[in-house]
Amino acid sequence: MRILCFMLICAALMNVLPASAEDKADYASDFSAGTDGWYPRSMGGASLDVTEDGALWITGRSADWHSPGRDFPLAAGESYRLRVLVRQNELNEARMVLSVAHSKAGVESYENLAFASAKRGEWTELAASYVAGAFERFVLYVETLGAPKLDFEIKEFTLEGKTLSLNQADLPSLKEAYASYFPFGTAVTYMEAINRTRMDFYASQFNIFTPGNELKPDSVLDVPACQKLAAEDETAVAVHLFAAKPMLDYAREKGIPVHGHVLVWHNQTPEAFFHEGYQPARPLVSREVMLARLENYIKAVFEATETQYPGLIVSWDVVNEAVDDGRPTLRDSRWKTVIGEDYVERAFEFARKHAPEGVKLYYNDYNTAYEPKQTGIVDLLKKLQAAGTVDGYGFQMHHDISQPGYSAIEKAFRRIAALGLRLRISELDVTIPDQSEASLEAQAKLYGQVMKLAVSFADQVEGVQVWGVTDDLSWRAKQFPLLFDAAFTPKPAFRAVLEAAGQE
Ligand code: 9MR
Repeated sequence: MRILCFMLICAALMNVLPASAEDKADYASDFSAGTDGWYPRSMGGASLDVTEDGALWITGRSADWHSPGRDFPLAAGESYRLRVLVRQNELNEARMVLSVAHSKAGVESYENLAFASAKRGEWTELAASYVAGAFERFVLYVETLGAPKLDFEIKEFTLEGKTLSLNQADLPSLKEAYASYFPFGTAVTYMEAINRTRMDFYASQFNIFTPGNELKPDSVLDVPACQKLAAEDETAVAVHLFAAKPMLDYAREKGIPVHGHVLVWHNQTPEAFFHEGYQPARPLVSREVMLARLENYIKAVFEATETQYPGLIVSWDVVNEAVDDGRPTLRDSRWKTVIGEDYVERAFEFARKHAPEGVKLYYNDYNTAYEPKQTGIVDLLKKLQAAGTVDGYGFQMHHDISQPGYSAIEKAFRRIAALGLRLRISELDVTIPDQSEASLEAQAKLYGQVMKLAVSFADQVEGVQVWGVTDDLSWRAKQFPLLFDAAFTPKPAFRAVLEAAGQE
């Protein structure tokens, strides 16, 4: 049966590689059932609503570029005809712009395509012809010029011309290929989570999500609120989930579980956390105060997530990257300075005490295949295991085709598996120096090897997650580390990952 599935998957895959140009794929916006893939381009704050007469309203803007935007899979070299109507009711006249944000290898650039002055209350047309440049991703959007706070609406957006179409309905799905083994997931960042077209694609491929940045302490710790509370109680902690909300909302709507990342880390943690009054200019707090803040932070995060999203987060990285790269001991960090060598153990104790029933607790780290770090990780895990506070280990697996090499990866995996912990591959990606066929095949080979290893430990593996979906949005975009290119075309590595699921 599994072999049959595998053959069907391969046959389907051959039909969809590469993405193909359709004869004519005009687009006309239709907001009758929602925002139709449009999303608010901003760093948070702006939001989109469909009006009663079928237009799309943007509110909460604070910069001219804050705009309704939508991804369009345009084909380089093709010409397009664009048109949209825009209306505003606040100013006598407002300068409106139809623009495109295009990116290649992770570098975004912009072109203004059409300008118009919109008089108060009048529907005004923005129209342009556009020949798509050699980019991998295109976002079309409507912005203002000198009116950053203006609310406005758009309707009847049309695009004529050939768009690329990835026949996603026929694309084999990673989550289905791995269904009998473990969930297959991805990291999702804020800018991805607010793009519904993109998220629907992710939901077709993945069945666990983790926030790429949005549940880290610098997103979650509410420093101004903590500063106010500190006047009364130096140990009080306030948190919010604003940055993670789009992803958590989407996951809840679709019933996709979430892995939480991360409670305690030396990185992406506000310096204020460690200081009296939560004021970075004041002295560091005492060990006692910091231990109480640590416990209160962990408790507050679990309370916030469980109250707002009951049961959605099934596991957490409690501590991330605590072991040093060059020594088998803990790295220097604010946590170690203020609390001492036992901060990791205390964090796990607090997490065990306050975690909702059944939520699995992980220690997560990178460079597991390297000594002496590997030994440091094993020693730490043994200590936590003896205390009964850890459930598993998360291998980040940020690799490159040239190092550390599969045999070192396998050896590390077997050594840690032997501890009897649950295992996750939490941040898989594989960098390559260029997009030559040889590099892409070497990348595919390593992905395939890693996935076969995970499958051979399927009883112990709780899940595998890639650290992003399309190369252009990766943290290492310039080294093309993921399974899809910017146009969502599956790369050879995607095929290799599917094939790895076909082994017995
Ligand atoms: O993917 C994350 C990237 O957007 C951030 O800029 C970066 C900064 O710390 O963190 C990245 O995620 C890291 C993860 O949280 C822990 N392991 C390493 C990941 C890649 O740096």
